[in-house]
Formats: sequence, structure tokens, C-alpha cells
Amino acid sequence: MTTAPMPEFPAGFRWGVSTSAYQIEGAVGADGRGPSIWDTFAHSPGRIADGSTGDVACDHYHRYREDVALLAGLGVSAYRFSIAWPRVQPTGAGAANPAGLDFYERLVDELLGHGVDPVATLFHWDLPQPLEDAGGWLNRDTAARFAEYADLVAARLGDRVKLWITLNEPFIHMSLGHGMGVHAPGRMLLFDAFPVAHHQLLGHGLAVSALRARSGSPVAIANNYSPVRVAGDTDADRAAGAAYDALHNRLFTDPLLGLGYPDGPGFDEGVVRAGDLDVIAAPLDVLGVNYYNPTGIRAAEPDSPLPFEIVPLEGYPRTAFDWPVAPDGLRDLLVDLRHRYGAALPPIQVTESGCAYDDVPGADGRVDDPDRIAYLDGHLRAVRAAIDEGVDVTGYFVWSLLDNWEWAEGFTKRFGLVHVDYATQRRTPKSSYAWLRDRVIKP
Ligand code: GBH
Repeated sequence: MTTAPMPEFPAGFRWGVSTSAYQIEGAVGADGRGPSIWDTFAHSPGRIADGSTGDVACDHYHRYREDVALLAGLGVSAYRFSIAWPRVQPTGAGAANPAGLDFYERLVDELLGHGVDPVATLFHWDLPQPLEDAGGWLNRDTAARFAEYADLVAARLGDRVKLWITLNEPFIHMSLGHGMGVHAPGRMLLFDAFPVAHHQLLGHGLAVSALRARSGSPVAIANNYSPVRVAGDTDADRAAGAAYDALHNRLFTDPLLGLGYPDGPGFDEGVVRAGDLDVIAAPLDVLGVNYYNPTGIRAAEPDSPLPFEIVPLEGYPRTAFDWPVAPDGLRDLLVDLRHRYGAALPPIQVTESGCAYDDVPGADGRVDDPDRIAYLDGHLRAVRAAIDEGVDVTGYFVWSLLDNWEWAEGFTKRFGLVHVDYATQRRTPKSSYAWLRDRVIKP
């Protein structure tokens, strides 16, 4: 698929792709790795759409050199991967497992050898199972454990990782993992999951100090955002939209940027302690923004446990996940962040943006994914439009490099620029890979 020439991006704009450990690595028993909550969850019957697990995934643990070559061939200047906490600390506490750190050191050095900046996420949802057995993120102590783990990683890699990302999407980990039970650890606590928000944020703040003590590289967090489209025109609909916005878009970002928690359901007595908000508001160098789609909201039925109702948005094309394709939502989101936070907002990097389609190789072995090209084309123009409106956006990472293990959806959703045949582990760059390289990164 051809597209109109992409407008230029500012000099030094960071082009990247993102992955996460449990979704690609496999090798779950290798070199002393301990079990994570996602091993437990995936191996529990009925949790994953196709009954699969991440035991092998893309076998990236053994094939990382081939995957770094794919990154280099794409021409990206950065690669965002995540470090599996249970490789570094198999029980979530105590001394580092050197063999676990060795793997990430090999990966980082391979990236640097190809001129690709390593961008490391410390927590992309794979909590060591022994920490979960002690209460997980419902337990305040997990925040301190997280900072110790951050210290161990930075002690080894602090001189080579170019950007640190503490947490990936703490909202999703709270809501899908602890509120709705759709993700690991599979708890269904609804609003009783709130301490998970605070303890993750506290862990983030403590980890920021640990990273800064060991590394001169900038520090970020990657939050997911979804601009609200109010469906309905009553005051109750608008109030529901504001409630969802506070929960999804502000619960984490307001305290991170020094505004404290938004009004809402609130925390039980004793969860938020004196001094916590100062720890959480440690200055950030970059705000990571993960964007997939806007959310339609209207007032909830009277007997609902939630103060809003999510409704499908009409009038948009849809991905294979049935998520609406709405590049205007990304522009709106970036502009809204700037208006909402003003001078408190650090530079933004879009740390995830992408889409799932049912990509299948043709008879000639090629994988054509024109819908993904159209998706990326639209979303990149949306970023460019936001920059033109004064938002400081300094990077964009596509989710994802490879088709991979999509959490509760198993292998049924393909997000990659590169197709993976899971039976053979053969990687085939899709047409979107060539498009991104030739039309965007190196036009
Ligand atoms: C990210 O989560 C994760 O960081 C990544 O690991 C994952 O593979 C990737 O995205 C793709 O899923 O419009 O009501 O149907 C994304 C979190 C939550 C974003 C659900 C989109 C759609 C809700 N997603 N949301 S709806």
C-alpha cells in the first residue's frame, strides 16, 4: 500500500518498537528464572482464549540476535523491551541471579552494537509468584521490593540503558489484573483493587531514586490513556465521562505530576501515608504514552457497581481485536495532556501504538498488512498534528516488533511488524515493516 508522503518529524525524533518479556521470551525455566504470576495464570485452565501459555512464545530468549538484526534492518533508533523480574530475582527478593542479568546484558550489548538505543521497562506485569503469595501489589511491601530490584538492574546496566521505564500501564495491571480478573493475578476486587494503584506508584517513586543513584539515563513511566467520548447528552452522561476520565487517565498521572489523587472512590484509611505523594511525584524526564483507542462512556444503570458504562463507538473501522481505529483520539489525547498539565508535563514519547489484524502469509510467502500501514500512517499524522499544536513529542514506538503472546488472547492476535510462524519460529517481515522503514524512518 502506498500512502502520501509522511510529513517530517523533528530532528532527533526517536523511532522505536516495543515488546515485553513474557510475551516474547519463552525459556521460562532457563538459567534460574523463577515463576511469575503470568506463568501461574496462563497454566490455570480457562484463563487464556486458546489455552496457550508463554512457555515458548517467540523463543526470543534464544533468538534475540536474529530479532536485533530485524530491528537494525528496520532502521529504528530505539528498542523498548522489558526485563523479567523473576529472571533477576527468582523469588522477588534477595541477591541477583547473575545468569538472569547476563541475558539482558547480552541483549543490551547486541543492541548497542547495532546502533539501537536500549529502552528498558522494569515491570510489564510479570510479578514473581512468591511476591504475589505475600499479597502482591496489594501489599505495600512490594513497592520496596520493586525498588531493590530496580537497584540490581541499574547496578549492572545503568551505564548502557538509554531510557528507563519503571512500570508499564499500571492502570491495566490494576483494573484487568486485580479489578476484573481478566489478567494475572486474576483477582476480581472491583474498587477494592485501589491499593494496587497506590503501591505501584509508590514502587515507581522509590525506583526512580534507585535508578538515579546508579544511572545518568532519563527515567519515565508508560501509562495507557484513552480519551473519553461521551455517548449521550445528559448531565449524568457527562458526569460518567468525567468519572471514567479520572479513573483511566488521571488516577496515575495526576499524582505523578504533583497534583495528588483526583477525587473519586478514594483510598481506605492507611493506604496513602504521609510523604508518599512526594515520593510518587519524583520528577520524570519523559512521560510514556501508550495509546490504542478512545472509549465511549455513558451513565450507568442504577444497579451497576460502576459509576459509568462503556459503550462501543460507532463509525470507526475496527481492528481484529474489535478496537476502533481512531487516530484523532491520539491527537486529542496529546493536546489534552498538554492543556491539563501545562508546564508540569515532561516531554512525551509514545511508548506503544499499534493494532492487531489477521495477517496470513500469501502463496508467495509474503505477508501483506495494508490495514496496519493505514493505521500507522494515520497515527503518525496525528502525532505530527499534536507537535504542530505545541505538544513536545520526542518519540514513537510501534507495538510490536513481532507477533507475540497477547495475554488473555494467547496467540490469536497478531500485532507485529514481523509475522511469526509459531510452529517453526520463522520470522517474516510484513509489508508494514518495509513501509515504516522506507516511508517514515529513512524516506
Ligand atoms: C498494551 O495494553 C500492553 O502494554 C501490551 O503488552 C499489549 O500487548 C498491547 O497493549 C496490546 O494489547 O476499546 O473497550 O475494547 C493495552 C491495553 C486495554 C488497550 C484494552 C485497549 C481496549 C478496550 N488495552 N483497550 S475496548
